[in-house]
Amino acid sequence: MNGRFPDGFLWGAATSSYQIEGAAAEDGRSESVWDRFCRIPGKVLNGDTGDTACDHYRRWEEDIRLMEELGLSAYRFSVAWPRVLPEGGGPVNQAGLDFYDRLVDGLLEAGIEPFVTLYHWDHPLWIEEAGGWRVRETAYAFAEYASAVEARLGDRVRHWMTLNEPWVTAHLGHRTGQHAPGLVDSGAELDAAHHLLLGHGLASMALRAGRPGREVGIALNLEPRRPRSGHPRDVAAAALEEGLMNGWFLDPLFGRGYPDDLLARTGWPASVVEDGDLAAIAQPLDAVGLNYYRTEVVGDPGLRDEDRPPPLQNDPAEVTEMGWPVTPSGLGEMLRLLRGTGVEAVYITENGAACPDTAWKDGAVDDEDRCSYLERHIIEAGKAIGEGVPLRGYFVWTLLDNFEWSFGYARRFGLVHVDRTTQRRTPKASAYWYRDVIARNGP
Ligand code: IFM
Repeated sequence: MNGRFPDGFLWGAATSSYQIEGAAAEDGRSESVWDRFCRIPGKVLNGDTGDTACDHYRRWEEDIRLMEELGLSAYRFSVAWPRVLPEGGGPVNQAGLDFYDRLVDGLLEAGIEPFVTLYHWDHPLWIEEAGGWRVRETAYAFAEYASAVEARLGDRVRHWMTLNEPWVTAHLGHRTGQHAPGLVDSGAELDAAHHLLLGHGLASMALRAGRPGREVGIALNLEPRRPRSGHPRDVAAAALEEGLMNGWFLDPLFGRGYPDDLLARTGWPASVVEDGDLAAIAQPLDAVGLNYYRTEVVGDPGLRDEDRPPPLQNDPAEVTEMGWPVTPSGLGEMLRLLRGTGVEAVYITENGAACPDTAWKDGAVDDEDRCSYLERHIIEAGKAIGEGVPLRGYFVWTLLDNFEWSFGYARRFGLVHVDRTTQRRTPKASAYWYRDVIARNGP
């Protein structure tokens, strides 16, 4: 497919609650696992926190105006669980939900379709203190939270994503310790992944109970892994990493259970999987969201270079400020992988680049590098549509420069520059570039 995208294709931007809202103690919100994690010395660059973030909780009307100026047809945001259920066993906090209620109304008035993600990593601290995603009770608590949000927003919100990137929560949060809750425990990683998937399944049922006609999905970060060389140990290392990111989630979601080869290679005892769990996880999926940024070259760390055959893959030369290789072809590959699942709708729920953003021209950040990154990925998305991928929308990560987790505010992904002292929003060159893409309905 060249040029114009199909009529009705959605062009959006995505954000998440902890990364932009601020107002950490407003209207009854309780502490989240990220509030606590940010306070552990050395965990987040420069000791940054999401206490104020982009102050979106107060500036949401201004932010909707920005979206209108760009011509967005959709906006993906997440709900903060600690605003909705601040205390374990306590009542639903309607004051916290009021914020999302106003936001949804404001978006609809502006002609922007809301896409709600229920969980983008900021669960309440009381959940973590009760065992977090290591325990199955959290999956049930998540479904109750989903019901509470649905009860308030479900009359107007048609598009729902349960979880954002469960691999990240499980892997970075429980195995490498780079994300909250900061555990370093390989067993906990896979237990957490299972409970996240179970939570997804139970929440999907809760979302569907009552109101028909909504679209329920999950946003996954799927990435290809390339073996550094043809040495069987490099090939096996790449296959293991790729399997744990992709198949480990896709297979149970599409009713195939956990992949046998990975079960054998990880030695995960799977003792947390109870009867009925796999059926609960394999709820019908109306949509899959793909968050795509990069591919990675993987080798067996125990293999010396002199023992390797000539490399199949060198690390790509072009990287973003995150050090992530720029590899648009991997996006096409992951879209084709999703086509193979038979799912009816696919969205690119995140795609974007952290750039240095140091050059300014005519009062705006001159981020030609970001435009080029986005353009190459959008072209790849267009090709995938031509190959029969049921791609229905594309969301840039992200609208505003925001809190980039363990990098604090030191990485900027936004289409819109945010001055950290004044909170002034200034669209970058990429915002105007994206506005023109939207107006043309294609790159
Ligand atoms: O900022 C994150 C987002 O929260 C989840 N996906 C990747 C983005 C960039 O790291």
